[in-house]
Amino acid sequence: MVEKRSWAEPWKIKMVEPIKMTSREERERAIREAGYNTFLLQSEDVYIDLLTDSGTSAMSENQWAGLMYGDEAYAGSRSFKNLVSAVHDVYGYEELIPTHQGRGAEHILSQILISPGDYVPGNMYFTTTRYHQEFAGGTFVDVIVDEAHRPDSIEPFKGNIDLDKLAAVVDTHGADKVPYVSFETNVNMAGGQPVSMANLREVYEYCSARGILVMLDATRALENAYFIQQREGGYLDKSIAEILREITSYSDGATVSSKKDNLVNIGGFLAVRDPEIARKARAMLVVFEGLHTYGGMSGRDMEALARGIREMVASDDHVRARVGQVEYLGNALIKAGVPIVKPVGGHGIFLDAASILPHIPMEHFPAQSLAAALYVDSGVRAMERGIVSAGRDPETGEHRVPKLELVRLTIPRRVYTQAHMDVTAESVMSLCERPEQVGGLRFTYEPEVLRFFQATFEPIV
Ligand code: PM9
Repeated sequence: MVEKRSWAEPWKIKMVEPIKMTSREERERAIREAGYNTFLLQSEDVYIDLLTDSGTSAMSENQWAGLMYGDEAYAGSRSFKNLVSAVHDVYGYEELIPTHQGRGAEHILSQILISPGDYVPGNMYFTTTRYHQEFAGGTFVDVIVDEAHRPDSIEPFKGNIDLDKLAAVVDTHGADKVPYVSFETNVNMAGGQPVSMANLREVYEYCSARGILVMLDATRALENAYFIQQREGGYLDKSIAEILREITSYSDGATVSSKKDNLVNIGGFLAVRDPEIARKARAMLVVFEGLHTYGGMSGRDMEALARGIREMVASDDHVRARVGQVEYLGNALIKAGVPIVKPVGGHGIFLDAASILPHIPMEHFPAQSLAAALYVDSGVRAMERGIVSAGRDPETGEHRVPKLELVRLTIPRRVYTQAHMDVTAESVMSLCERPEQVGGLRFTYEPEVLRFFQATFEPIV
């Protein structure tokens, strides 16, 4: 008989952080004061914080010990050396440019590789990534497979690049106008959907033959490695560490927000193979971040990060439990008939707000409205991932209307228990039973860039 064990966590809790239980009246006041934007809530007013998995992980005792061991030397820090060696051993890249977080790496990469008039194909946009590509004068072109836009499709690799779409961009504009392909692992905006190893290999071969670089957004490559292990033929017997190394072998470099897979609260990096690209990146690093041996991080941050990188692949049990918890919540919602993006992704559950609230038109922001209503119902903080996040087209000034109008329940790593997941599921289910009680919103303040962070709204009555 095959032994079947649950995904239970390979750690126990050593320290706890109290969280406040609030009344409905308190939450109604808090969301009003936050302009119906969950980014603007005070964390002390939040019960279960599923805004993001970014920088919200619980560090291990080994990482906390690493903070004391951090070398704060301005130049040549020992902690930088430890970080270089961890990135090399786990991701396989030789050249490391440390940044304060992922967007710092995206800024540098975009500035050194993109010239005005260039095109950057990618598998669905990410907010900060696309912003930096456009800021450098490039145009992002979405080349993700069509299944990514269908919440109900249970294709196992909905993050894949459609080779025909990629070839169309290259044929139309010429390979010299395509500096690199921006290839995200476990695509965030698609619902945490993975790319297959076969697709990574194919894209790399196509690009290498045409002199186009492949730059991964490897922010959630660990979770992608887990899905490859579970879903792609021939990988069940390979370790997560081996699969991760194979993923990165089909690339020329990567940007990473270390606030996710890497189990730290701040940090990120650009890593590449080509010393000439690294030289150009370091020249920018000293202008925008800091000296090349710390970039945007303190010595203690680099030490905790080096340890987090090694820890995430030390045993497959870590990622199994991490994704297992996400699947636990997702399966509870699927069982209750709640429309979510399927298959369940790696870092969160994405509620299909357009289906849950069909009476709210897109211009009244169904996902923003649902996230606000969820907070009022239970104190669970989620994030809008739809028309507000997509922003406006810089050319036309019109809303960019994405095919997915989602609310993301993002699960921090090693932070919440199964009972917290149960409470979250109960609250979502109860909202789904009375959707007509949720109304739409309109802007009272709309920032020009990355508007979802700081916009404010009011209910349409
Ligand atoms: N992601 C998230 O909550 C935090 C910012 S919310 C817009 O999902 C990818 C795939 C990300 C990401 C951040 C970044 C930027 C790059 N790529 O936040 O700058 O998911 O460290 O990373 C967030 P930083």
